[in-house]
Amino acid sequence: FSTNAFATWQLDNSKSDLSFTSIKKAQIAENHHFDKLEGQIDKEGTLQVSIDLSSVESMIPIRNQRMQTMLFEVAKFPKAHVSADVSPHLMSLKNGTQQLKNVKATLDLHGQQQTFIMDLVVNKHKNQLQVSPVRTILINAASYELTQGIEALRKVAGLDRIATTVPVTFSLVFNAH
Ligand code: OTP
Repeated sequence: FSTNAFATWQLDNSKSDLSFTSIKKAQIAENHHFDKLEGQIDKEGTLQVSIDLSSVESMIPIRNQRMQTMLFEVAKFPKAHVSADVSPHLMSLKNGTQQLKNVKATLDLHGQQQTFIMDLVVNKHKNQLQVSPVRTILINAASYELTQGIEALRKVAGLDRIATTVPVTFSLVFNAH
């Protein structure tokens, strides 16, 4: 296979992680992640990652189920999709560690599309890319029409508060093909 900028890169789910933090009662922070991620970067440098929202894992089964139905509404919106044109960034990647500034991506979540900018750390080996954000990405629930769902979760759990700004982070591994 080719290891140049125009190889295709396949996301390795078993080595990748995407997580977010919820905060309830103003002070209890909990991490949750998604078990099933899929993605690739094609020859043109188009990145596509899909997040299976039914695979949300909070370590509490009833809470997983509530997040699927009441928050993400997986029957209507089974997956979130992230897309980006990373061709300019791929071109400049050398083997080793590097920071990429201002990588623009689009997140399609809960029927809403928003563009956001992130700074990434990329570790490039000959046949593998490992990508993480430099800092957490802050997702505003309102931008994705998720505040109603959070309010419903708050009520059913009898909590006084659940924060609607949600930090997200990830470590993704892509293998060259
Ligand atoms: O009673 P009780 O206390 O027990 O109550 P419970 O705790 O049971 O119940 C209360 C419930 C709680 C507290 C949970 C409430 C839940 C929330 C507040 C969660 C809300 C979630 C939100 C708003 C969003 C979740 C996040 C996502 C779906 C994912 C977002 C994705 C992002 C930000 C993008 C990620 C980027 C990716 C995947 C790709 C980027 C990669 C690149 C660009 C690669 C580039 C490569 C190169 C080489 C350049």
